[in-house]
Parts: sequence; C-alpha cells; structure tokens
Amino acid sequence: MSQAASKSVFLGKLRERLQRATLRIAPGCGVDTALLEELETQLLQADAGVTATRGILENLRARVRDGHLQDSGALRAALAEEITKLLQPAAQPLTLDGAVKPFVILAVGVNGAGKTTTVAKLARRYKNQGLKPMLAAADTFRAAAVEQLKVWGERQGVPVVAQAAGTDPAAVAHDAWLAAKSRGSDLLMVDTAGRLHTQGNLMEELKKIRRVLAKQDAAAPHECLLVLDAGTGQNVLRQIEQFHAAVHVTGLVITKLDGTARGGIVIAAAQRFGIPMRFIGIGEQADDLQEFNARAFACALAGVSEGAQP
Ligand SMILES: Nc1nc2c(ncn2[C@@H]2O[C@H](COP(=O)(O)OP(=O)(O)OP(=O)(O)O)[C@@H](O)[C@H]2O)c(=O)[nH]1
Ligand SMILES: [Mg+2]
Repeated sequence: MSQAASKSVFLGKLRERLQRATLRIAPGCGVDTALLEELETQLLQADAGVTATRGILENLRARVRDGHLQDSGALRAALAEEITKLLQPAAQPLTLDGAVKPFVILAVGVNGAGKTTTVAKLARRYKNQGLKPMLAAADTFRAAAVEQLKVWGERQGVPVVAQAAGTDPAAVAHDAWLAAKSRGSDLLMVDTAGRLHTQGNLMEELKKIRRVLAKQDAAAPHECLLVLDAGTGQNVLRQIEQFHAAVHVTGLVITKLDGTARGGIVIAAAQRFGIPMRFIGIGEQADDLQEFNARAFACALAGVSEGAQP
C-alpha cells in the first residue's frame, strides 16, 4: 500500500471508530451564541474538562467576532485547529532505542483498563516492524490473566514468559528480562495486575517490579505506559495522578475510544499533565491500536475529514 493510501486507511478507521465521540454540529447553519453554547456543553459532557473547554470557546468566540467563522463548516474546521493546539504538546510517539536490548516497556493501570490487550497489540505492531518482542505475564494475581496473555502470544507468534499464578510478579519480570537478554529480544513488554489503585499493595508491587528490572539494567523500564479506559471519564485524571506519583509514568495509552462519547478525556489528560500520549485503542482486535496523532484525533473529534494529515 502506498504511503498516501495507508494514511487514508488510518484516518478512515479513526473517524469511523470515533463516531460516538464525534461532536455534533449541524451542517449548513450559521454560527450564533446558541450554537457555541451547545458546543460548549458537548465538550464538557465529553469530559474535555472546564479549563480546556473554556480555552477552546474563548478562541472560537474571538474568531466569530473577527468575522472569520461564517458557517458551521468553518466552525468545525476551527474547532479541529483549537483541539490540535491543545493536543500537540502531548503527541510524542514512543521511540525505541535500538541500542538498548531488551528495551523494556512496563504496562500499568487499573483493573480492566486494557493493559493485556494493549501489550498484545504492541507485540504485534513491533513484530510487524521486524523486531523480536517478548511478553512477561507479571499479572500473577489471577490464573486467567496468565492464560489470556499466553493465548495472545501464541496468536501473534510472540514468546510469553509466565509462571504459576501466585508467583511474585517481580520474580516473573526478573526471569523474563534474563530470558529476553539471552534470546536477543529487542523488547520486553511486562503486563501487570490491575487491582484497584486505591489498594496500596498494588503500587508497592509495581515499585518492586521497577526495582528488580532496574537491577538488571539501570535505565529499565525504559517506558512506563499507563493504560486508561476512556469510558471511565474523569476518573482517568485521578488514575494518572496516582500512578504517576507511585511509579513515574512516561507514556499514556487511552483505550476503548471506539465505544464511548467521552473522547474529550484525551484533551483533558493532554492539557492537564503533558505526559506523552503514545497510543489510542479503538477496538478489541490486534490491529486496533494507533499511534496517537494530534491533528488526526482532533479532526475525528470535530468531524472534519479534509486536510487531516496523520
Ligand atoms: N472496544 C474496545 N475494547 C477494548 C479495548 N482495549 C481493551 N478492550 C477490552 O477491554 C477488556 C479488558 O481488557 P484487558 O486487556 O483484559 O484489561 P486489563 O487492564 O489487562 O485488565 P486486568 O488484567 O483485569 O487488570 C477486554 O474485553 C478487552 O477486549 C479497546 O480499545 N476497545
Ligand atoms: Mg490484564
């Protein structure tokens, strides 16, 4: 597929999957106070947050005053621009340092956020790029969790290091790192448990995994990815605060954007924390993960198709 064709597939899929999150602006009408108020309400309902929403609306109102926004089409385009501006600083793709082997990615997040699925999707992505990934099943809290990762690994042809349920997760991470090193894996992705973040022992467990990995390679984990379910709305912000304080998060993944009207939470998270937004999850299948692109995401949210460049 040509680069232009693959860009258009990327954008088409994003727009289609984000349909529930797309802000509704009636086509072909003039821009008046009522329309702007309606847009403000929608942004707040989508969990974009008060600060971001206020900023976006102030700039849109200024454009209306200057006579630049005559109709709802122009409003949509301007909205996409304003959202892009807010998202751009956080749109920093994850770059793997090829000189580091294994490059270690630790996936953390609350129960059901999409950690295991995301780790499996990433394994596929990197394998397709010609790299040799390995997975570590460090969620030993539930036997089913280990099985789930093994099934994904088999499907993707990616080795999974696992031990019996109940084993110390840090020991699994340790053994997996040694296995990845001896097999010459390019990267090791560590899946972890996600019991409630309010339980202190989960954070202690994650800190221990970090310490054990750092003993093998002082810079490991090279990426600590916090996986967040967009459907949980404002809760996402609290999770970022808590996980960041405990385990120093270096990248975010927001999942389940395909099934929610709360896509604005991506704006709130980007605007409030500035932590790099690495990927978004837009479905349950292995290829339903996209690298985060500020302009593409903003256009999908604003319902703009033209001029969207990934
Ligand atoms: N629609 C949709 N579903 C998703 C996405 N990502 C994950 N899921 C689903 O969310 C559910 C939970 O995903 P998991 O990957 O098991 O979540 P987890 O964080 O590992 O959960 P625990 O191991 O229980 O902590 C599964 O049914 C996934 O298929 C996504 O981007 N879109
Ligand atoms: Mg899991």
